[in-house]
Amino acid sequence: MSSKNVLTGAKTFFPEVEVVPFEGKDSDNPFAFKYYNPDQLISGKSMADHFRFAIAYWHSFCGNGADPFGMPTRNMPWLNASNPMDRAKDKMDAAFEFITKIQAPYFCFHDFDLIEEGHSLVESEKRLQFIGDYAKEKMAASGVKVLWGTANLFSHPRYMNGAATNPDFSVVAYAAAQVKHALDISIQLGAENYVFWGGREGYLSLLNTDMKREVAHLATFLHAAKDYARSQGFKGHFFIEPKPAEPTKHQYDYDSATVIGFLKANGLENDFKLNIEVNHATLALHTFQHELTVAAADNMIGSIDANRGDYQNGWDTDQFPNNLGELTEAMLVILQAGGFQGGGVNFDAKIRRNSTDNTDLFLAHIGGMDTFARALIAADKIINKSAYVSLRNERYASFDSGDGALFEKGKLSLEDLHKLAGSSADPVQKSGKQELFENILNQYI
Ligand code: XUL
Ligand code: CO
Repeated sequence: MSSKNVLTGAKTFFPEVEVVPFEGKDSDNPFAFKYYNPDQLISGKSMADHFRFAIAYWHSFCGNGADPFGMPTRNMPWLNASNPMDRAKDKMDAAFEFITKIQAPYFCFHDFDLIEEGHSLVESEKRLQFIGDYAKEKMAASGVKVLWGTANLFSHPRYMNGAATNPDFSVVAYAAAQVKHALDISIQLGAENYVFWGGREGYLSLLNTDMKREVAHLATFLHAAKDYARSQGFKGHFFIEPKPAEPTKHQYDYDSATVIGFLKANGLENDFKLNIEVNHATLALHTFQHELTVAAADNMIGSIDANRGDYQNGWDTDQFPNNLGELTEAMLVILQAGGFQGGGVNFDAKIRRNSTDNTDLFLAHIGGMDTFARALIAADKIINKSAYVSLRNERYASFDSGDGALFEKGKLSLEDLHKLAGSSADPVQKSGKQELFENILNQYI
């Protein structure tokens, strides 16, 4: 049940927890940050600015703990009202109470996380306008902002064969109308970015699929969405969020490399960057740091969806991040790439089905934010205090001058290289020093 704050009389959904303070690593208060200190400067930039933490509306305020084998487990008093408008307002009150108490500057949403979808496009648009107006008030009062908005083009049965890649044009047009509304509300709320995650943009069977045509439709659809948003004054980034599969057998936005190739092939690379999710990387049999590194090479690390998978289970478990070693490797890539291109760290993660106290939502985010903070501190030291960067650069030193530099500039032909090799001594064996690199990482975490 919701209750009232005894001092202010305002309705509260999380009465047990106040604003989460930073208390430092010796604190034993479970509802305090041990490492995330928003104002602490790391290489001249506050932790708050490094991360731009965002709360995922769907997992935190919509997900009810149900799984394919069982009913909801979660106590969600913000969903008790009898009509969708009141439910949406209560849910938003709960969301803003949580977001401000956890000290996250941003949130991310799908259109129908904010309010339930109506029975027609017109009704849905009216509902979105209604909750959009309420969101504006809540944002102005709290200072909380939107990191990115998106449209849910995967839950409704109409999208069972895809949205932008559906073989039926009428569904493609419906999806476009939904994206228009989602863009409108995102722009209205000052969203800094807009995401496309193509959950059903893929196939279940190749036998009934014209892949070439579907992928071409996806590109055309994205161009139309981008052109509309720009015409409405949207200046932010568009992000594609790669994922290899689930719910489709194969998703067209498979991984970073596939998406970057697709963007470049279709003239979308100047408006789009990537939103890279940890558990999607591991489902593609890559590491998160691999996906980040591929994106960094093209200046495409737009934003990240923070979570983790499970080493034994091959599905998207969306658990909260807690692996310091892996996250430090990821932060090394992000810091060396100069941080995020427009985005931040969105917790696309959910508490476990049997984590049924509403305070568990705080514990989960505190753990995630603290792990990121520790990873940032460690990665910053590795870059600035250890031999890490120079050791890696040394491996490539032979390209810094002389013939190696000429090769990098494309100035040496195959015949030139043949001649050089013939007139030099055989290459001397050089260690890759992997264990030394691993030891340096370990020393700083
Ligand atoms: C699904 C997923 C989505 C996107 C937004 O795996 O990650 O929640 O982040 O649609
Ligand atoms: Co995600």
